Amino acid sequence: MGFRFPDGFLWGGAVAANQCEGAYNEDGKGLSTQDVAPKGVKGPITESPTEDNLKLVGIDFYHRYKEDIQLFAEMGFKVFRTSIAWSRIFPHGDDLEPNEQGLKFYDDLFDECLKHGMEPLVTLSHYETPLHLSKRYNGWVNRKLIGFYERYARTVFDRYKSKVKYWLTFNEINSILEEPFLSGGIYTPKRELSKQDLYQAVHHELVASALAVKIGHEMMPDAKIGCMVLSMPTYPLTPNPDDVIAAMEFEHKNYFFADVQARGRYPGYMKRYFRENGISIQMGPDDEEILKHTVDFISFSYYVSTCGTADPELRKNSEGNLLGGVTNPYLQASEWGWQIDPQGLRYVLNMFYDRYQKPLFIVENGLGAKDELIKDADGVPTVEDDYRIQYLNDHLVQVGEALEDGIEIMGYTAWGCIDLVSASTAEMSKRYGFIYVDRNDDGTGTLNRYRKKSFHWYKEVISTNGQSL
Ligand code: BGP
Repeated sequence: MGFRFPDGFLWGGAVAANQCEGAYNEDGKGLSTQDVAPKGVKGPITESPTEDNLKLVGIDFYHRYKEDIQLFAEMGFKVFRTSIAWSRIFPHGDDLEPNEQGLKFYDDLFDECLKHGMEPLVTLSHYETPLHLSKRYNGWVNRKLIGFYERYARTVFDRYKSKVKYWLTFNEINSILEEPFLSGGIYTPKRELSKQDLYQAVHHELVASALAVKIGHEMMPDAKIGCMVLSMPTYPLTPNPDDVIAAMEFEHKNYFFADVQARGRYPGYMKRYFRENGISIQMGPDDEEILKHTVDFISFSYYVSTCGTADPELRKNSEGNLLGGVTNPYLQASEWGWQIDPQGLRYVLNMFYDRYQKPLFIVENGLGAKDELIKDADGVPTVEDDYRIQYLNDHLVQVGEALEDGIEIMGYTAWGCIDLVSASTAEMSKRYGFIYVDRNDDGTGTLNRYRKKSFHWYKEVISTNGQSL
């Protein structure tokens, strides 16, 4: 078909520290919440790290990043999104001095990216909080976390300001509503957590995010600092106005976060929600002023869309979709029940742009699938992942359509550009990569890397700046 992507469009891929680095206790790193969550979102939290936790080794990116960056460069990446593990820099989170060895690792990693002409895009907090902050303070429920996060942000901004231009404050900040422990470090079990404490934690994260934007702009005048939300367009299940309103209210829960980060204040619909649910947010004296420091761009993940309904019976039918919502009868789903909707990406790009008029960055999108390693004609191991190519191609075509709609899009980073440990299942077998990593769910495997068919496809997309789509 051939789309005209803008010059300088940032093509690339994305990972997160806790899902790929491994080396969970090396070079002074402290424990993080992920080190005690061996089963991902489903399973129990353990007292201390256990051998069945695949994230402790990950894909050993900590030791093999040079080889991996080399492969990304071969595909032509212009940008590489990763996160800094907070507990490498401040092992307990509330330490006064940073850990030099942790700082050094990211110096080397970012240098390696720059050497290959790749801009690092760095998430400050991607689904991991220093475990000590979780246990001792109950994570973001405690206002003190704002100060600890600020110290961490200042430290890394100062250290990497000449290397990193693009920053994100919190990964999928809205996911704290569903995943208070992994997303917000909240130690209280979800079923015992009051809405009051949950939304107070949300408030603290929003203030911390705005504070990071404020100090980031002061310390790095050329930097671009964005928010990152899990996007999930919610269509009314039927044209019944009750369903339309139900879908709108469902979307509000997610838009709320970007609304505050992009507009600098709480929206009226959220004040109403707080009133009707007996929630009273404790504000610090400067909070409203701090929130006015809005982000430079909106970044988001996009995997699925869903439907909203007013029918309580149908609402029960929400299994599989990320943040609840009802199954759409017109869409197919992945093996994990995630409904595939390429047009939803164009839709959500339009929604965000109409709402905020700020540049957008798609920082996660991809298909989790089970891959089979085979040998090609020359006997080289590979994966014939046509299903992944199809998924990505269909979504990128919709990005092309959104560009035609006049939307400002900074870039696209495919999620899990190299296979890594899944966030939800904590297994290796839900793979997203262009590069296969030989590691199995039982922890066995050589950790060798192999190019999949999609590797060559993506290389072509990048080298033609989207013309080959
Ligand atoms: C997003 C997270 C990522 C990632 C991705 C895919 O919600 O930001 O960390 O893992 O989803 O999810 P999963 O790994 O569960 O398939």
